[in-house]
Amino acid sequence: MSLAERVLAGDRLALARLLTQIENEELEGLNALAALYSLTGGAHLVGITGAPGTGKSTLVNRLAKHLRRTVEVVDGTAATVAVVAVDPSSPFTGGAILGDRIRMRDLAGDTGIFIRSMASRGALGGLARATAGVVQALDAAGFDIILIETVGAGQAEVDIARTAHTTVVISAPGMGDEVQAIKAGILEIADLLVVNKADLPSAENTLRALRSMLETAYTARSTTYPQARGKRSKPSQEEKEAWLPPVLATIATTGEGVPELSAAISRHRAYLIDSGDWRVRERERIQNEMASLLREYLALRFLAQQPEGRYEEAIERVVTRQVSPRKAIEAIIEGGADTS
Ligand SMILES: Nc1nc2c(ncn2[C@@H]2O[C@H](COP(=O)(O)OP(=O)(O)O)[C@@H](O)[C@H]2O)c(=O)[nH]1
Ligand SMILES: [Mg+2]
Repeated sequence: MSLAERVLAGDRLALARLLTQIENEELEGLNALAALYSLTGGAHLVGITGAPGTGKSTLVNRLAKHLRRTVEVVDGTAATVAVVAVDPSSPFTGGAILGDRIRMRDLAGDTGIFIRSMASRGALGGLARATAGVVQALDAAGFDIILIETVGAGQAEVDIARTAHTTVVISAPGMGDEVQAIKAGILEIADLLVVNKADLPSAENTLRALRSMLETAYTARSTTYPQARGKRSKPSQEEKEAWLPPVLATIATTGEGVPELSAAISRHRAYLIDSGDWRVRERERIQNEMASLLREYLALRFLAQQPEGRYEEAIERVVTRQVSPRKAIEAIIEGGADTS
């Protein structure tokens, strides 16, 4: 049996091996992924993002168990859940990911839950690509819900979060997250906002701050936050369909608020399907992925055709300020057909 066939037969060891090959961009894994691609598209991809220490891993652990217990798929069986933990800020052997592994170990007794930590290697672009591949493999392998934990710290992480259908942004009291969220443009991508560590005394303030920020954002966009609608009578069709990101409070350590979060995630999925946004997001996601692959392949192919050292020379000329980066690239491209 091929690796892809073994994965489809439910062989978890084969799946783990495939994911490693995809992470390492090994040809065998990439070919297996290509063979499996037509089977993707069934999973609900849920991104869980937020600053380090907000309690994402603890919450994901709880959420995975809860979804597994409560969500049923079409044939009435319990949904299967995969967790992908991406944390580029910590080396594989260090703190957070090791902690995640230990904390998530108690999920491992259930074959309906599969957990994968992404190794941190190379550029973030590489990590985003590897994560997309790993998620596709899990999707093809039949997982109904895939939770993707990312550190919401910068644009690259926001891009990873964008690969999800539903994006949950986690903050915690007293971390200045309200401000951080705006900075990273993360409010824009949030479908659900969660204030975790609601057991801490300042949680109320964080909740209030987030709610008022959301209101302001929606009012400014003159869209459909209820308060912005004022006394106008009937909501338009568009208003009826608009999704208002709920702000939820959780205590991940005790599980409080997890059922509500789980329900909100399911509601968002239903909303996406009913409104047609599911298809829109799918298309956007695929467009983004293809555009970045195209850029990358074209660049690699082009550079491979260059005479030895030409690109390095160009870099040197820019470093020594003889030429601007743009002019240097133009010179290389114009000289590209030059076979002399
Ligand atoms: N008080 C409190 N602590 C929490 C809560 N959720 C997580 N923590 C703690 O916060 C720390 C960071 O949690 P972790 O899940 O690793 O955060 P992550 O970095 O966002 O994945 C750990 O010590 C958790 O036990 C919560 O709801 N309340
Ligand atoms: Mg974590």
